[in-house]
Amino acid sequence: MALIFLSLSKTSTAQVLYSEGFTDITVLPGWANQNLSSPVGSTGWFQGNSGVFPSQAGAATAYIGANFNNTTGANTISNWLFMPNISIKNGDQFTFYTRVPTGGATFPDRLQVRMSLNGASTNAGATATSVGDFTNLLLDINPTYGAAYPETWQQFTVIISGVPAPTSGRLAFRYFVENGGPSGANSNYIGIDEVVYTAIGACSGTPAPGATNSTANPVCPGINFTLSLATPGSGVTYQWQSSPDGTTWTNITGATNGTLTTSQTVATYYRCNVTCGANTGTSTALQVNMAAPSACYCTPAATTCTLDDEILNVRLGTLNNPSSGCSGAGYTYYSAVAAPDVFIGAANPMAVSVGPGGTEHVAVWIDYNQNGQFEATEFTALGSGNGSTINGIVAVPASALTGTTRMRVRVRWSTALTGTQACTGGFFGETEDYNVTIAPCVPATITSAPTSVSIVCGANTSFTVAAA
Ligand SMILES: [Ca+2]
Ligand SMILES: [Ca+2]
Ligand SMILES: [Ca+2]
Repeated sequence: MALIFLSLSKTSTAQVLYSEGFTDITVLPGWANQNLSSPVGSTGWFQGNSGVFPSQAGAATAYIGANFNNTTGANTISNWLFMPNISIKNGDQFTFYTRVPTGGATFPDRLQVRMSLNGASTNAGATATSVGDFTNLLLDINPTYGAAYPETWQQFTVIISGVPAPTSGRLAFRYFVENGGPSGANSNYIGIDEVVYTAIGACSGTPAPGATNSTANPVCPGINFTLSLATPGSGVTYQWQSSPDGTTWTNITGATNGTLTTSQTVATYYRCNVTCGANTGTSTALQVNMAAPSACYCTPAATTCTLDDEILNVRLGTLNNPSSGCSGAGYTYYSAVAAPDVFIGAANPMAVSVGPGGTEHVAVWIDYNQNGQFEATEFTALGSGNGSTINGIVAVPASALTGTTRMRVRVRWSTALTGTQACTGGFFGETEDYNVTIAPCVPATITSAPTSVSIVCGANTSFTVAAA
């Protein structure tokens, strides 16, 4: 293989060990593949289909692909693509592009990058769940089968760590999708293009990493974002730090790569110490702020609501909203409907009318802590019915914050929703969001005594009650 030398910066040298654009996937010197899906389907790795989408670079078909037919029925896909045997070491850079078709979240895909340090081995075990020598997971794209797999070509970068001395091994792509296949809920079609492995030489001088960048700012609580450096350098080591105030800094345990994927629940400053030998340079601190809760509520994955598995009316305090019919994806936020008061520490009666689609289970979440997330602790199972009105109680905990926040009402056919299912989809049902105002429960006091304390037959009495 021809070795190409290039210079990444004044302080280091770099050497491309392999670079592949997939002009013809039948000619991949040093590469190997094995489909361990169970059972094996009608396809393996194939030349890119420009009718699905064109390549990232080169001729329109110049990429490598895999799809749901890697297995049959509804089974686990585990299709391996092993890259050439090379010498691997800390700081080396591995980059590639990947994508799925537009609308890919309907049948989510997943891709792993794994590493073996066992020479030329292509041993990935013998089953769909085995990994053999490829125990080191370097990257996992869309492991929760959400919408995290990019629908346009996106470059991913892996910086090798944990390999202090040069070691013979391989990297591998693993198209790994549980519940995949033509009848599975997951797996569609992925493409991979422009794969480059660059060995990085030694650094010198004092690193100057420059700005700290974030993929999102402000961010939502608990949602991952990735920090990176304007000038990450090469042949250097990294230690990320965080701070509540930009003054007092603490090392983040394990955050020793050139990028850091993390999440937070309060605004936090970040910076990175970049070290070359005895010299350390520090990136410019970045404060990552919290987004308003209203910008953070998840849009549920699509549900089917056209077969009477729908919400027809929602009643809670002064809220009484007729809502028959539903939008295409089964989700509507009634933002213009006036928010009713619901009271802390009180049993708030609620009534939800459902369509006659069968047994319909009604679930309610209220964002009591106003963090933009519907959590299991904020969940009420209201009950179930069929073409009827379901009455239940929403007990607002004493810990709820006062003020206006979001309520989510969901109906699901046949199966009850659980507290962690405020954002799930793929079932028959509907979701409606409303604003509600959490109000303190103010005890009433009797301000005048009954006018007649000794009531006789046929006589009325009266008294007055006022909130304090
Ligand atoms: Ca290409
Ligand atoms: Ca509705
Ligand atoms: Ca919450």
